[in-house]
Amino acid sequence: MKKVYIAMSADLIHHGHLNVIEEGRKLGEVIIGLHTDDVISEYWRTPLLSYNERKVIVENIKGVSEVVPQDELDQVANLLKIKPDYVVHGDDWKEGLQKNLRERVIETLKQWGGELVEVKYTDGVSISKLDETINLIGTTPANRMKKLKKLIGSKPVVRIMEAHNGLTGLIAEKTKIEKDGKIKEFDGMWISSLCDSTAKGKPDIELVDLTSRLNTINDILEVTTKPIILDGDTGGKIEHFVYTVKTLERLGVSAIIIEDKVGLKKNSLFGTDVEQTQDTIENFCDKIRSGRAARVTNDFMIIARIESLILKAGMDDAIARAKAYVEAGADGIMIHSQQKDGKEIVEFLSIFNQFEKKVPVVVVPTSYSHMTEKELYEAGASVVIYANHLIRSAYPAMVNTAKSILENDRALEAKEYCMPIKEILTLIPGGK
Ligand code: SPV
Ligand code: MG
Repeated sequence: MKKVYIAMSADLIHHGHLNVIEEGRKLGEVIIGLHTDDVISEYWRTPLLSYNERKVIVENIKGVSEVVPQDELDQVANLLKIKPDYVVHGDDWKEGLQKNLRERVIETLKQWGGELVEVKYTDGVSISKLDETINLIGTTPANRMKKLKKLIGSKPVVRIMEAHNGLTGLIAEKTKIEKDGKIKEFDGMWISSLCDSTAKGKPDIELVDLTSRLNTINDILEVTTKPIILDGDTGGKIEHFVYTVKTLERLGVSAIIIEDKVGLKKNSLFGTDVEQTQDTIENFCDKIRSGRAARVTNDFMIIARIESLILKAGMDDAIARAKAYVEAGADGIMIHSQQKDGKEIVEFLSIFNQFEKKVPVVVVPTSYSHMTEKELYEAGASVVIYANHLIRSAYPAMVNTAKSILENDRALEAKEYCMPIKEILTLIPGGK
């Protein structure tokens, strides 16, 4: 019996998969190379079903003899092991994302006279369309909330984008690119105090109260499905913080990050230019413990943000606080810095990651924006937040438009800063 190798993710099985397997069955014994969870997370998104769940499904498809893990998107390692007579694949990989992978398969098969058989792509099925359909169904608060922990557990680095209203929520939810054979997108949203305040025309000093912030959160919840991390400022008084935790958990927000400052909070990126007071370790640990006691499930994460480097209190203080906050039960640590070279962040991570008791570390590379996600991951970070970039990019475009209209007594010249009317009318589906 000839050996036939077919690689797939099979996270959403459709008749296109069955067609390919049926063609393979005509050629011989079908071995499925099933992408592992890491492979799917790397090139696409967190799988809906785990490897073992997908394996059971695929094993039970008529014509499948064996399912083996494929732990790279590239089939070559498995092909060298199995040396199949045929590889069967849909013919939709000749261009785009998978073109190189196809060429490598053809080259490898040549070594033992194997053959690539391409099955005409099944019309009317598209994984990305199915994905969109699933997103249209929406989510529930519990499902959305759980997603963040799941992502942190399954991806090298979780990529979070700032959102401050429904529209920026949609940008974080839907923006996708194809690069180096992978689909890249954001994993969730950060509701920044700076951007939420700025969007409301107010300073970032905890002036925008929880009720107002909940309006922003609700606008974003309504039109997105990805997990949300709330910038909770100092968390306020402990007696208030416990209510905040319950409210956010009920809504399906995944995490709150609170910073260890007291008094009139100002934005961290002022550094020591403004007066700011750090909380005592004791008090802040109490806040963490109270928050933990208030939540209903441990799917909701309470992340402790350390301001020692911002306030020039030193690395030792940052490390001592990290230890204490983890002991107090913080589900994650955010370490902040406004140094441009990123060195103190790397130093903190190298010390923190030697701790016996570790939790995921969140970083916000606004000042050290030259550092890539890969570099931050290699340094030991788990979550990277792009904390303010959508509002910072929108503002100059809006001011340019306003100035251009004043300059020219008409709107014609502002056209270059504006999207076409046709596009804005159809940007949000359902308006027609
Ligand atoms: C925010 O985005 O509001 C933050 C991060 O707290 S930073 O502005 O860098 O302090
Ligand atoms: Mg903030």
